[in-house]
This record gives sequence, C-alpha cells and structure tokens, in this order.
Amino acid sequence: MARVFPKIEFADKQLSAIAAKVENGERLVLADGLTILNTSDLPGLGKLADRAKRQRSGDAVYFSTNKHVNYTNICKMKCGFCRFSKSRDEVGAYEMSFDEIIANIEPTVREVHLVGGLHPDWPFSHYVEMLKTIRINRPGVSIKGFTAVEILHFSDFSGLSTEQVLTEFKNAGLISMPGGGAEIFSPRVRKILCPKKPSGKKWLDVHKTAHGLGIPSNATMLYGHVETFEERIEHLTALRNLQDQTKGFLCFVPLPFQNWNKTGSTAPGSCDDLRMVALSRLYLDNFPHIKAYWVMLGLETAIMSLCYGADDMDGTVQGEKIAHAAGAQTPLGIDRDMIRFMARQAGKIAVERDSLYNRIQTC
Ligand code: V47
Ligand code: SF4
Repeated sequence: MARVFPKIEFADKQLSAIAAKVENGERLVLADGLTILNTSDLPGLGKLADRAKRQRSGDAVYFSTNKHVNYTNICKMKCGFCRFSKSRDEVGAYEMSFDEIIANIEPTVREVHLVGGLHPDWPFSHYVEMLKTIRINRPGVSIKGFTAVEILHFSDFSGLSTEQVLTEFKNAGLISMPGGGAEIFSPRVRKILCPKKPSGKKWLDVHKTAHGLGIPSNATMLYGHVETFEERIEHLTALRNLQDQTKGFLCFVPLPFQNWNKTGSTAPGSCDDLRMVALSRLYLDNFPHIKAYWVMLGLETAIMSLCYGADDMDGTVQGEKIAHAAGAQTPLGIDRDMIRFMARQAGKIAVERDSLYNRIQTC
C-alpha cells in the first residue's frame, strides 16, 4: 500500500507551492530553485526533500566499500581551484606504478574510483593496460573510472574519437564513470575558474556517448565559489535534460568548494550545503540517487544531508587525495561501523551496494 505522508506546515509559504508541484509530479523551474536556495525554512525544506527521497529509496542509504586511486597528480590543465595538480618537476609530483595501484586496492575493496591528472606524456595504451591489470589482479572489483575531461584528453592524445576511447575502456573492464570535471557549466564561471577546461557542452557530450555505449555515469557540480544561484540551477537543468534523453546517470554529487587555509575555510556553510542537497533531490526528478559526499561536506553535514534528500554516502573512500590536497578536514577513509553510525544518526539504514546500485547487504 502506498505510504500516506502527513501535510507539511511550512514557515516559508513559497515552499508550499513547491510541495504541491512535487506532489503532483510537476517539474520544478528556475524560480522554484531560487526559492529553495534562498529559503530560511530549513526544517520545512528538509521534510519535503526527505519525503522525495523516501518515496524512491525508503529508509535506505547506500554506500560502497571503495577505494579512491588517484594514479598521478601530474596535470597539464591547472584549474584555478585545484590544489591537487602538480607540474612534472614540482616537489610532491607523483606517478603510481601498476604494482602500487594493485597494492592500493586491498582484496576487501568492491569498487575502485580511478581518476587522475591529465598526464602530458602517458599514452592511451597506458590507461587500457591499467584497467586490464586491475581486472586481472582484482577480478571482484568494479572499476568506476576516468572523468569526461580525461576521456577528452585521451581522445586528443590518441587521435581516437571519444566513442572509440570509451569502447576500448569498456572492453578492458570499465563499468561506470565518475562525475568529475563538470565544475559549473556556465561559460562565465569556467572562464574565471578553469579557462583551459573543455566546455560544459563537451562534458555532456562525453556522458551522452558513454550512456549510448551502456556505460552509466555520475554527475557533479562544484559550488560555493564565484557562481550565482541561477548558474547552479542552469547546471542542474542541463543535467536533467540529458538524463531525459539517455537515462544513463546513476547519481548526482554536489561538491562544496574546498578552500582551507590557516584561519579556516571560505567553503559554503552547512546551511547552504543542505539547501543544495535538497535542491538536487527535488530538481533532478529523473536522477535515481543523490550523494552526500562526506569527504567534502564533513561528517556532521553529511549526516544531516541524509535528512535533506541524499540517499548515498559514496563509501568508505580510502585513499582520497583531491579534497584533502585542498585541506578537507575529514578522515582519510572511514570504516563500515562509522557508515552504519552515520546512517542511524539520520534515522536511516545503511545498505551496501555495488557500483550499479544493486543491493549487497544491509548493515
Ligand atoms: O572534478 C578539485 C573537484 C572533482 C577541488 O562521481 C574540488 O561518484 C572541491 O568528481 N574543492 C573530483 N572540489 C571529485 C569527484 C567525485 C568525488 C566523489 C564521488 C564522485 C562520483 C566524483 O573534485 C574534480 C573537481 O570538480 N575538485 N578541486 C576543490 N578545491
Ligand atoms: Fe587537473 Fe582535474 Fe585538478 Fe583540473 S581539477 S587541475 S583537470 S586534476
């Protein structure tokens, strides 16, 4: 029997109109998104987004026993917001050998998140061999690998089309793609933050191609820097439009900008993070999952996010380097007990999943 939810009393009456739209299955538009990002009625917004989450996934919050492998930090792109990338001869530049990569993926790991800098010299064949080596040495591990920006780089380097690159990767063992590199699609913001990065349109085209080849993917948005609320919502609209066509996105991951220094952080605050998670859940009505990426949100805000529409915690995330290079204060990995504790704090049940969101076990 369908669950009947009690009526929510909103302090912000503008949210009542949005609730009516959500209830009637009507799509939210830019003005609704602005209302959500500006509301001071966080309790009302949380109830609305949590309801939308529960209608999709009940009490479950998903996680994966996973490892992030960032195989090199040498990157020719040099995005203004990135503290991870280094030039080849800079102190701290590194390249992982295949043996090091395999040693980093312990036999208990079920999924590896495999991304790195845009290495100026490594040929495309190096990445194909990387996938094959992981598949041979860790046959039980799903590989979620390579951002759309990396795929474009491999295509440039090799002269192959993005479709050919992705086909070779799929044949070598790639299961899905992460959502990195999207930043904010707005050309205005890209010009300021990462002028050399391929456009939002190119990012979307790579994901469209991947979906057409049966490679599902995630999408991200980096927020809390110089973008406007309108630009955030336009980014979500572009993702929603592509998802209408392909249905290939599994999950959306809002990434709060990490910008830590000795006196603290200029990153968005927790209330902005919660509004962003709730907006993601309500606006992206065709995305199955919304991720609370605890590495960048912080553990407390990640728990709260599970009450604001998120139904995924990424995972144990051992080995992450990108957020931590920018000063993220979160642990370098958490264990399953912590995942279970966080889910319970939010009144939810932790469910271990594989890369494609098939349930493995309840924790
Ligand atoms: O593309 C770089 C971002 C991304 C900073 O798909 C920064 O499941 C914040 O995409 N502050 C990589 N973000 C991380 C990523 C990701 C993470 C977790 C799960 C998934 C998924 C994807 O990190 C980059 C860039 O957008 N990034 N520097 C920074 N200072
Ligand atoms: Fe390179 Fe990615 Fe960092 Fe940009 S965000 S500099 S592409 S590693």
